[in-house]
Amino acid sequence: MSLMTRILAMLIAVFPMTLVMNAQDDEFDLLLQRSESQNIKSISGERLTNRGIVLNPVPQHIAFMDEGYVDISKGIVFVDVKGKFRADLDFVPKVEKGLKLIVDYGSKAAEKHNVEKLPGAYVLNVTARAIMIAGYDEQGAFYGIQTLRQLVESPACAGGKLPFVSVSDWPDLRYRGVVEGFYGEPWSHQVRLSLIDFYGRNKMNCYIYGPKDDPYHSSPSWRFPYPEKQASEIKELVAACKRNRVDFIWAIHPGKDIKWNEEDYKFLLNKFILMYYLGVRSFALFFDDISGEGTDPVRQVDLVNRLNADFISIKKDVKPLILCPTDYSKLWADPSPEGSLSIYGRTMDPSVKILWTGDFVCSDLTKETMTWVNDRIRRPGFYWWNYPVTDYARHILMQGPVYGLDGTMTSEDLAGFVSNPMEHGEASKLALYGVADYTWNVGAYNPIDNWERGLEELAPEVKDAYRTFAIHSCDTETGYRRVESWETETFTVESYSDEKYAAMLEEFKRIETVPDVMARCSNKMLLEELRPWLVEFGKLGLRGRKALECLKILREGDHKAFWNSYVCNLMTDADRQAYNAHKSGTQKLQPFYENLMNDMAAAFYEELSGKAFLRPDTSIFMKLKGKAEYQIPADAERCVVLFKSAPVENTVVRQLGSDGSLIVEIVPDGAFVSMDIKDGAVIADILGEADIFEVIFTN
Ligand code: LOG
Repeated sequence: MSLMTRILAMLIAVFPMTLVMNAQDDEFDLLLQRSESQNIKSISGERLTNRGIVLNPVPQHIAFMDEGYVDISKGIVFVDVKGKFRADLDFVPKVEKGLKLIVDYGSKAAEKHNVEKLPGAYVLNVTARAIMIAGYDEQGAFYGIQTLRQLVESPACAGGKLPFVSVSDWPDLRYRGVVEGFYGEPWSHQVRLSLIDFYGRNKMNCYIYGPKDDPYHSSPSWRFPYPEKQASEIKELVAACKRNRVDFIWAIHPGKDIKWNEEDYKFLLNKFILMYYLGVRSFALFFDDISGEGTDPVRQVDLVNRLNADFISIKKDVKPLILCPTDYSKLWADPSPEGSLSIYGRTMDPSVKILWTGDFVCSDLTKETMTWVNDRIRRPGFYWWNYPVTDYARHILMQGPVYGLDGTMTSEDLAGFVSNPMEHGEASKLALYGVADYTWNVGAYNPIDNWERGLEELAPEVKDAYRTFAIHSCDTETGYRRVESWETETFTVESYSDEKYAAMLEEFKRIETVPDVMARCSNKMLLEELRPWLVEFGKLGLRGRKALECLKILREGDHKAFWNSYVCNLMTDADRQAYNAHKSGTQKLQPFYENLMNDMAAAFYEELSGKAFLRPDTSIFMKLKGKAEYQIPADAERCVVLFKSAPVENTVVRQLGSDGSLIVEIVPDGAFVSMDIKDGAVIADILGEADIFEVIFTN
């Protein structure tokens, strides 16, 4: 059964036929692929003080010696034993005489300083005599320098006062990083460069380049060389990765139209060689989201093994291949020994790393899912975490904490871990700050503390405003569900209390100020990405505050004032359209607004009419053009006309006698008209053009 047929079979069980039939044969409907479980798990962790020392990822061991400190404000004497780190020490002045910083790596240095025997491990000692960084390897020493940089930049070390400290540190997972693997606008060159620096500083070491909408990565142009400009940009990315000790892994996605013949094999090999000339030394093959010929696991294995023999093993400086299977999620992976994962397990060169997204496309990382896949592929899988990607929910920004990742994972379970971010690269850094922390020090990972530190790291000048935005911008509504607004306690008209009211009012007021405050953020690229969401967020703050003000007026009993302010606070179609394109607060804030507005309309209606308001969502609403006429009930004493918008122009409300004679005529001065029924009046009518919400007769 082809992948598409399998997915269709699965979907038909879940979705109405019409939806499924709309899916193009060669196009994947990402929304239809989402069948994640919809339960929202809570976040663990708590905010820590960290003694004013902000290190990310959190080191495995850190010990502060005693009360003393060294002063490096005047600079240090840099002893770069292997001569590799000149360019990496841009955060402290270098001088000829004074305190020494010695940076070394390799077996001798590592042994002498008790460095853990793992790639990326290092020891950093700050003493009165010297600062020593010893790495297991070059990467390790580079990471020691990153830790020193973060120490120097920590609030507790302001003025260049470094505490005596001893750090012994190593990564729990061998490969940690990012896969640019989403659908949508690929990242700009500038954003990629900024992200690569971010990976280095946060000790991530791999960047898989595989944007679905880069035609030279996928069909139709995977066979052909990049145009000159893109080629030179890729060279720059490779160089930036080198500076940051990050593997640049170039991925190809040929499966949509690959023919299993010599010609296409040559095209593929040739493309790898072209990429090699651009400096690429690590490659991946993606067979995700395809149907037809390309999904054949036996052919895939033949291709990979042949590439290994013809290219990878010949070029001594190329790293082992990484493969994304067609069965990348348990959701549709064939579990049987004939399934593609088991075929990979039995026949694919053991050096090849195999990506896996877990039980769903977007899923929590569990021991169970890794055991399940590892048993079949016969090697530790490489986790592809579909977070914070939003290509299936482009109206959302995911700014919440990184959580849902098992705290006992080791490199026996996982060959590595990459996160697939949003097409908004700067706005993805908050999540990547967490990914870097988790993958380095799995057991100590504290989601809330990481998130709090991340907000401050990314927008130090406006951290409170960014936090207010982020805490209400986490959930996807229908995809990978995340806790949102967890500090907010909403209420209904029934569960009202003065305290709850005051807290919500304060929150909405704070939200209203966020767009203006955020404008002071010095990270302009971040601000650019957030801008449309910030605009909508500000409007949500305003309408939330206004809804609360309406509630106050309603409770005070001023009908006219209430209804006039109520209608001004309804969302127009244009408001809704704008909000739907850039949503925040979907889990608590907007529902609070909607519910409160509906509840108030219902309460108000009941108060006026003495009758239950049956359909708050579909309130009687009429577009008047010309004339609307109502029979006045015999026992009616009053008539209230509620318009749905204000001001109401060129409209009159009248009472007429049985012979059609005019008894009363009122020109509305707002959205609320209340009139006593006069003797002899049998008809009430409204002339003009207006939206009428309700006409209520009472006695
Ligand atoms: C794609 C990926 C996309 C992601 C989230 C994998 C392996 N492939 O369902 O390109 O960004 O889901 O929508 C995917 O995850 N397919």
